[in-house]
Amino acid sequence: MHWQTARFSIDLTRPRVMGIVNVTPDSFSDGGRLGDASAALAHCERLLAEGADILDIGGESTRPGAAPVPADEELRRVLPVLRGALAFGVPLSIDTLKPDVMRAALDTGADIVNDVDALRRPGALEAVASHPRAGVCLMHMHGAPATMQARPPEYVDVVAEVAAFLAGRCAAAQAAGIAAERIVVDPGIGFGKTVEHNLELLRRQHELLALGRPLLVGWSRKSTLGALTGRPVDERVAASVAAALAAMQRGAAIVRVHDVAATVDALKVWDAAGLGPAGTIGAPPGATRR
Ligand code: 7PM
Repeated sequence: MHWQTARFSIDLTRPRVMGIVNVTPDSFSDGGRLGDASAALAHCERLLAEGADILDIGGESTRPGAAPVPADEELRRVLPVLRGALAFGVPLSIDTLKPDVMRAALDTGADIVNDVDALRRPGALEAVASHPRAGVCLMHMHGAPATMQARPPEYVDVVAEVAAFLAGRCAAAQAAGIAAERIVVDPGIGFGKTVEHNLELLRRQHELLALGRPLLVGWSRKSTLGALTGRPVDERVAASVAAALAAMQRGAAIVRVHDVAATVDALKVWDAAGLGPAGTIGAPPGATRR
């Protein structure tokens, strides 16, 4: 199985690691914008040295209750980083829910759109469809970013509801002209879900494979791991690695992580133990240039 993206066809017969690059003032600010971009690019280089397969570049925090950032400000943050990162020769993902940002990022050379809103904003489907090879990650979120955790979300069957939502968004994307091979799906851990919902999505994750699309999952440093371990966000590396392995074990193709080195080490051992997807031994290196 491959994920078709703008410049790369990504081989998913081996576990893939997407490294998170947050380009928000709280992450890389040194007061100047060029400085911010070069600090973010240095972070990209570090994640690649640690073994990241894909870089996910985001300029707006999608965390529950976060203040929205205007599109022009988001573009001022991400475009210089995107331009610089093109030279790394790896698949680049833009983490945004704004159609204008998607278009500008794809025009600049981004390979993938990672949308926590699953292309639900007006114009988002068209923005991705108009780039004939761009990849997309469609994520489930209960409600809107500002409100999703405001009150405890209710589901009759969280796995069935997430699967039905993702099936609907895949159908909408394909109806808009986005070929199935360009699409991966994501259960959206922590987005309008309680600890128990998130764990149910992990335990029954294999049910989401019936959608017929590769799964991308993000457990990295999330609050469910804090609830399980009692640890603050900066002490969740081991918990995050364990969650990433568990997700891979249940059929995830790609894990979205902050701690690339630790995750890659763990996946090497997991893979060597024969626990990886079928056909991993001797598989060619993943992202083959088109
Ligand atoms: C606070 C809470 C800060 C959550 C940041 C986050 C995902 C994503 C994010 C995910 C995909 C984070 C999240 N999470 N995109 N963007 N899947 N596809 O941990 O799970 O970065 S934001």
